[in-house]
Amino acid sequence: MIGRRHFLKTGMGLIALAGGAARSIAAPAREEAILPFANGARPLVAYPGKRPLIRLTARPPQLETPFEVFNQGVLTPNDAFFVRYHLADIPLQIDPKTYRLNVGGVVERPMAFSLDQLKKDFEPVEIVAVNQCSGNSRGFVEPRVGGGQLGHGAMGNARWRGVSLKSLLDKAGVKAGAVNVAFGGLDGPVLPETPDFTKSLTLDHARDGEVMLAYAMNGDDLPMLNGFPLRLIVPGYYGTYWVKHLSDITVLDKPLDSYWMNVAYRIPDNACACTPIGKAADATTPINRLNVRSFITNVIDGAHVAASEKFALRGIAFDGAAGVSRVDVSVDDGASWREARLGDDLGKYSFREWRLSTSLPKGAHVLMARATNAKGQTQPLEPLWNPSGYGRNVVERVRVQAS
Ligand SMILES: Nc1nc2c(c(=O)[nH]1)N[C@H]1C(S)=C(S)[C@@H](COP(=O)(O)O)O[C@H]1N2
Ligand SMILES: [Mo]
Repeated sequence: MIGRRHFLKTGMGLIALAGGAARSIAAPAREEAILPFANGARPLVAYPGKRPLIRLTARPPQLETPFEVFNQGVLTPNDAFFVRYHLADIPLQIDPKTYRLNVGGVVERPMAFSLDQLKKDFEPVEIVAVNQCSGNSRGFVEPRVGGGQLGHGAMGNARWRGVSLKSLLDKAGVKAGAVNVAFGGLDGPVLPETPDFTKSLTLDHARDGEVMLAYAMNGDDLPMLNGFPLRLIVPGYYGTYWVKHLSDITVLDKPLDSYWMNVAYRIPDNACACTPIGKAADATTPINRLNVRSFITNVIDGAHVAASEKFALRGIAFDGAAGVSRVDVSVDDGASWREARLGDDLGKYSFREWRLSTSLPKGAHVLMARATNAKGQTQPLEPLWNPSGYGRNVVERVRVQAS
């Protein structure tokens, strides 16, 4: 990476934060990352199956991917993929031999599938898709909002392999009158008052042929922390729907009554999904498709670059609806824009790489990338605000010094 500042700091003092071996599944923190906003110091901690990641919380584990990983390839390695849980009673071990996926509710034939049956009795399907948390980049929201103060690392792109949800529902036989499908996983709350993490999709969405249950990620088993042995993949939708350690699929004849659908993860129900700063929304709707986004990945904010030397600016872009059709880049704070060259197309739900060759005269510069999808949707130049800090997709500004 060009001009990457020295973000990693050795700090033995942080070991105390990780707790003793008996109380923690994580290796002690030895380094820290500094995210570029207030209170942005985070320990880098290695959990089972993971390289050191930026830890937001320990219980439950919430880990974000160091940003330089997004400059190293368009697929996010399993050991670098971010981790998000809501409830602290998470499974640390699941026996793939005794694990079962239960399918029930308004169906002709309630069923329980073993992992082997899912792998053998169904034609495998594959898709490359971005999983991004609704609150990714929330730490940059101004004025600040409550919730995990995340940098840009609560996203990742992987090749998922598994079973089409439509074919599974067809096998169970959805009965007339069904309208919704609910999903639950093996993690649970520590206190009985805490609502269990359950999500739902409309029946039409669940049967669109794209929603799937993944047992493999980038050619390997899912890491435990990313939902081993099976998780829901909802291409184009925010990560909150991608239920991990999936154990129960319930077809319903009415909408699901769940805190995680009806109270949390809702956005203003208007065209911008935004409100005036400090104002609650009049009406809300469940968060849904990923907003169009793009990032410059090989030059970071605050970097120094060599003046008047030609180099390739590089980055990634994605959206949740139609696929990225163009990326425009400005190296003069938005005064002029040039179209970047797009890299390989791994499918409309994948990160898409882009490149643009440029050079910068001596002085201070602001670099920006702005993606547009095949529907013509693009990124706002000024940030939109909402009370939960969901769906940030403003054109990010990268300030560099050429000398
Ligand atoms: N079982 C379970 N699945 C879950 C969650 C959870 O708390 N429990 N969190 C969801 C949210 S909000 C996100 S952003 C993604 C994160 O996926 P990851 O941890 O594999 O990166 O998982 C989703 N699936
Ligand atoms: Mo999330």
